[in-house]
Amino acid sequence: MNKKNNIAEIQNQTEDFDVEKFRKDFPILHQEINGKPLVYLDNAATTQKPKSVIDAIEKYYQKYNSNIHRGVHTLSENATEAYESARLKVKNFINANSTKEIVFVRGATEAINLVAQSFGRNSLSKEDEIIITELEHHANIVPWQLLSQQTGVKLKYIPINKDGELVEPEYKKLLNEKTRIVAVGHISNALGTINPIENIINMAHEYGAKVLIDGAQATSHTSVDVKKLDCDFYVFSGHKLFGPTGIGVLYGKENLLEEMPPYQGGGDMIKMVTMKETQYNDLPYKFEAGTPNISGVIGLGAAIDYVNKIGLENISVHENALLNYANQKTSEITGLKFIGTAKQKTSILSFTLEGIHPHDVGTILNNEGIAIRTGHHCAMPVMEYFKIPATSRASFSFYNTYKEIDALIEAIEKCKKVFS
Ligand code: 7TS
Repeated sequence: MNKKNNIAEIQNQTEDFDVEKFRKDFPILHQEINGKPLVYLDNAATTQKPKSVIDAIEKYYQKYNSNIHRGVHTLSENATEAYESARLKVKNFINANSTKEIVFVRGATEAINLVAQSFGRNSLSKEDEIIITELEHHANIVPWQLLSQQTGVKLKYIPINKDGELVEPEYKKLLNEKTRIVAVGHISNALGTINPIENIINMAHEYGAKVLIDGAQATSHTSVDVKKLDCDFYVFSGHKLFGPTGIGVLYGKENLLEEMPPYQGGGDMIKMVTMKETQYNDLPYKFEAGTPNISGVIGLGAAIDYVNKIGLENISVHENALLNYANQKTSEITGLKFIGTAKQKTSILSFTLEGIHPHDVGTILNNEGIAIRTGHHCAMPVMEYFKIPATSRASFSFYNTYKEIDALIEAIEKCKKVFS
């Protein structure tokens, strides 16, 4: 098949996906930046928010702002009801067994720190080992390094290959009876690689190790079934799922969360406090000390409703088509090198342009109204592996269009001209 037919076929796959209709739901997308229509391709950093999410947050502050769990007055009851119904939405979204397994935190980062400190610090020693990977975001590296400094637990890394995929046979070699935790990203933020988490989880369980999956990059692209996966912990951030910043989720199996001590102390996480001792609250409240991000939780609930309405299946078909289209188009650009060419990939395109620093690429694209991210993407070990300081990263969401990818290509060509 020639290239033209190929591209036509890609576009046909998503004919039924009414992207222009969905774009109307996102007020921010309809503006000009530097005199050009905004092309937002920084979705791996954070996604934009539909009007329904913005409205849900506004409604909370306009109509029933109140603290939760404590008041008998109507506003507090309404706020509590909205907060807890969002927890139920999250539980159903990832198919957890119970709302007791859904802990609201600040984001993926806080969720991983919580597990490292509450689960790890109390139970691990220098006899034990933790396995992570070279592909991780710093949020899934540094908490384990801190834990290693605190407890002496040994940290091991699954290596990657030149396509940015985990080398599975090496993982097999790293696993042993001392392995207590395996912590792996579901999807790499720097390269888009989709990791074989089912295998990783099953193999870890053969050695009795617990598995944490960092789903920060996954929940906006693919459906997640924690029961089917059988992971022990799954974490994600609301802001990467069309929800607000400052809110995220820790899923943990009930029996594990039950055994873990609180991460922070304060109001709401207690049943009874005397001057001598404290009786902790039931799950999940044991891990939610202090007034939580109530509007954030309500906004996240609205974001999940929104995603469910479109359907992650439909989202993923459109995004894959965008990625294929972008791959084809960018492969025609001389001097452009893809960083991360895994067979299983989500809609992230990381690249370098010969002789041009990624920050210059980012600046020139911004002049054209195009928002991409440049840098190490908080994944410095990945950059170390590829022996580069940074990449330019375009990350697509379901509201992006083929026309926007054309604008990206044009801007990259312009960038090359400026530096030639
Ligand atoms: N894990 C992965 C895989 C991520 O991509 C990120 C954020 C985090 C954890 C941390 O999430 P947070 O919401 O707690 O900050 N990734 C990015 C990124 O790629 N560009 O900006 C943030």
